[in-house]
Amino acid sequence: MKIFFAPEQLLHAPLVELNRGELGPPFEHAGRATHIVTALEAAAIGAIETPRHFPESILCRVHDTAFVDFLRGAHDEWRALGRPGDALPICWPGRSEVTLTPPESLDGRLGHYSFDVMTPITSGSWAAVTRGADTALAGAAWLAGKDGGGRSAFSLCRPPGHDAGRSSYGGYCFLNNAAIAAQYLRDEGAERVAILDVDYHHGNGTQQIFYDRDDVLYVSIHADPSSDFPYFAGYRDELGRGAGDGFNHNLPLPRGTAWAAWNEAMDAAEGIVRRFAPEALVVSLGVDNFAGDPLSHFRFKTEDFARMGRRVAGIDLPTLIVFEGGYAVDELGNNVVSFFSGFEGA
Ligand code: SP5
Ligand code: ZN
Repeated sequence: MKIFFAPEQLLHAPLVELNRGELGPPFEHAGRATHIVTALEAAAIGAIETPRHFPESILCRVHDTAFVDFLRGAHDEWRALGRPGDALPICWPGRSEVTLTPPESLDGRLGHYSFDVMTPITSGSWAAVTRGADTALAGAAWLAGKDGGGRSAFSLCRPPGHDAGRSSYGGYCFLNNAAIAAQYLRDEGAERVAILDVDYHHGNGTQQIFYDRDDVLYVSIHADPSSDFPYFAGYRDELGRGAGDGFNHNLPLPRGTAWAAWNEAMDAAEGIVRRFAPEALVVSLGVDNFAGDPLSHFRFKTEDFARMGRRVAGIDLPTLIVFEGGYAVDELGNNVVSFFSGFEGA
């Protein structure tokens, strides 16, 4: 397996996370990535390559320019105000507000662009997330045959990306790595690109970015948003809009779901992808379906991720795997290695 990982991604280092009314250690931390790197090396899944730098303008193929500018400068602005720690929002536009332009105030813009309080902007966030995008783009370029190439690659991105929208961040996500990669594949000539999202959570950002489009299909298997984050998107009746009508598919499953029921949803997802006849597949891979995940409520065992990998390989398309969630740190490496052992036919 061709693997890309930029070590600068470790520079995003949140100090605290608000969970159940208490500030505690963050679930999304740099150790997630280092554990996976160590496990991939130990299992000899493939050589790990540092991605090259891609022009920042590529980010704006799927993100709003003002949003990208905001992310770049937010922590410097925070510090310039004499504030310690991580930049966190304090208020959001309510549904009844009418002004949807970004305010001048930093607090106003933090509320304008974010959708939750668990995604702090730290001093190293910008360096980390831009290198995360490079990590995704290097994988896409590999599939596109730009810098050498092959039929599959793993972009070990961290922090994750699938909750980040065109001009919104949250769910630990800032830039949507999978969406950036899918758009790159389109721009390099793929007529149709499918995104299959197997993270425990719905990828509300990816859905939003491609909701009006018929050239990038989004299919997601995830926990029912009526019980789980992101709560406000990911329902079955969200099928796309305008030209994109019919090109967005959500397959929500109840808490407690184990392999067998998930596998049936995968039958449906695979059918949807095949009917679309894409030239490439981008997989948003989370391993938070794991029974021991501290944020999630599915019941995957480590060996179920090998089954998942086998199912993804069975779709038989040029495939870029982009890493998303998974918070059971001690088992993350095993679960990711298990996925690749299945994907590569072991
Ligand atoms: C990429 C990704 O996996 N984003 C998901 C972000 C989930 N945010 C946390 C959801 C709130 C979980 N409730 C806390 C239960 C802790 N025992
Ligand atoms: Zn997740």
